[in-house]
Amino acid sequence: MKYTIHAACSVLMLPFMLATSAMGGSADVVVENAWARASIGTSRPGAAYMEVHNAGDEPVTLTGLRTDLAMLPEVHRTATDEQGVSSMSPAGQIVIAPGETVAFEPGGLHAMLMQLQRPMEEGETFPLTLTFSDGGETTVEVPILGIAARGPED
Ligand SMILES: [Cu+2]
Repeated sequence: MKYTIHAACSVLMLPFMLATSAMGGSADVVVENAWARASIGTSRPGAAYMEVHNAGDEPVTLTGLRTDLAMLPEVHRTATDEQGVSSMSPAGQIVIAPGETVAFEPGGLHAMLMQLQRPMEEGETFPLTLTFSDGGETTVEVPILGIAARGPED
C-alpha cells in the first residue's frame, strides 16, 4: 500500500519537474550587488549598477528595464574615446552566456533612469525589473547610497 502511494506521488511530480527544467533561460538569472547613487532632485537622470549572473546552461538576452521610479529606464553603455572623452548610448540587447556575469558599473554598462518620478533619497530602495527575450523577468530591490558612492562597499 505504501508503495502504491509513493508511485502515484512520482507520477504527479513528473510534469512539474519537466515544466521547471523547460523554463530555464532567464529563470536562472541572479542579480547581485545592486546599488544606485542618490540624486539631486528629479531634473537629471539617475543611474543604477549591479552584477547580472546567468547561472543556467543556455544564453539569456536582457532586453530592457522597468521601474516605477523612472518613466524611461534604459540600459546604457559608457565608452571613452582615445582623447579621453566619455559618451554614453543605449546598449541594446545584452546577451549573457551560460555561467557569465555582466557587470553594470560606473564607466561601463549602467541602468540609466530617465524621467525620475521622485528624488532618489539616500537610505531608500526602489524595485528595478530586468526583462528578458524569453518573456521572463527578474526584479531586484536597489539600495540608494550616498551621492558620491562608488560601489556597495562604500
Ligand atoms: Cu546613461
